[in-house]
Amino acid sequence: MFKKILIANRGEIALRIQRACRELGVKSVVVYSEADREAKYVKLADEAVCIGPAPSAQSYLNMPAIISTAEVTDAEAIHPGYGFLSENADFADRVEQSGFKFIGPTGDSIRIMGDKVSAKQAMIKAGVPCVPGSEGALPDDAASIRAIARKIGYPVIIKAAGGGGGRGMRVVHTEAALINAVQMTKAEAGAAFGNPNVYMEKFLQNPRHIEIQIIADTFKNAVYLGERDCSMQRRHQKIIEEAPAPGIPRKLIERIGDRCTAACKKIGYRGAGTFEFLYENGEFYFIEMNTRVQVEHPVTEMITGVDIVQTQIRVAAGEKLPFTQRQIEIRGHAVECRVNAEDPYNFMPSPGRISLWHPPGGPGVRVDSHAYTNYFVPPNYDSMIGKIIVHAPTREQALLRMRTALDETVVEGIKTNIPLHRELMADAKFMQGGTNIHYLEEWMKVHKR
Ligand code: MV4
Repeated sequence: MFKKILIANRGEIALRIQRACRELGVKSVVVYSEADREAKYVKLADEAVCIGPAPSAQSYLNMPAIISTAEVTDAEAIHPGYGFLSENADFADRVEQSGFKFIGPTGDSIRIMGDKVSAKQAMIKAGVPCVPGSEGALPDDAASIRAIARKIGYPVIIKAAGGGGGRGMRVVHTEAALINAVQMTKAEAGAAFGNPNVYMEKFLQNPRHIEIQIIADTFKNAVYLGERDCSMQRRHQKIIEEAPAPGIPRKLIERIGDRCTAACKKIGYRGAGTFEFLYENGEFYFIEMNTRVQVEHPVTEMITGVDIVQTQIRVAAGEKLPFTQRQIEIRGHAVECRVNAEDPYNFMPSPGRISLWHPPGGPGVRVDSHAYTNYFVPPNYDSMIGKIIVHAPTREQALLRMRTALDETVVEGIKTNIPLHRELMADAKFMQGGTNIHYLEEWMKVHKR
């Protein structure tokens, strides 16, 4: 095991990684920006080094500053968390070329998954079902593009190879609109991602967003840790996640989980990863793979009992996975509400000083947050200030537990989206389970404030 790890992130996930380190007997170094100077988790770490001013480009995205901090503090590995440099293949390569372990997959794996065209090709080859679409990037000539769309059938969606997470996409309903849409998406993709390649898929109208968590070691062992339903989102920002996904037959999950682990073995994947699927009419369609730990990993930890962050660190240190697929059992139901410093109805960020922070507690309640009374939420980063996660024997009990937890929570001095969560936990359709990716945006239209 490592003696010391550098945490190249901030906020709740920096604290989460620190906790994993402490239980593994590993010392932790956090890097922080001037905006995070007073944060408590910075003081809690064994060592902390200021690497630059508030803007991420000069701090949390500053590769030379992060790597030289690892050098001067004698860290052996770097955990990138989520966001920032976590899915930057060049960073992963530079970390390893500098003699440190990158706690994540190889730069080459990240690169394959970062290009959505090569990711999809790798998945098709590995037997993971994908959305019907173009074989690879679209050609240049209009006639061929039209032929591909006719074969798929309208509506289609044009996606940038360099996009992902909802960036660089356009839905096309008619042939008349096709070529212009392809050209626009290509131009935007070239400017935004430095890669003008685009591809085409059948546009699924009412899917759910279901993802499979996997973890793999460097000995060709890979295990899936069940699924998560992340359909409750707005503008590609998830706000509620749960596991298991309500109403999906266990047999279907097992089948798709096995495909995911087989794919991991085939591509030599190491570390934690998430296969994102659209789920419609009883079928799974792969869309993207995330090569990092995700915000919503705690719901999976709750229903499996596996500490995903500790396991990431173990496999990065060269240990074998400490469990097999047969040892993974799904127990009960878990729900996560992301607590954001924002207006609950217009979603405007609400940074500032938290004058009172009173988190919930009790059986089956977990709070992953770096916030505290008098903590100043800086305006420079993501507005998420923490996550409330509940675990209970059934979904119904988990929702009740979440309602109790939300009612107990007190956050004063800034606005948060807790009132929105309280309404959604009591919403009849959500309580039934299985709402799709459009539900929240439709709900907002009906429940105008
Ligand atoms: C789609 C789709 C419908 N059909 N692909 C958006 C984020 C990116 N990961 C892929 N996305 C979508 N791809 C096809 N062929 C609808 C979406 C989509 C979506 C997906 C997951 C979660 C939320 C979403 C919100 C809008 C659109």
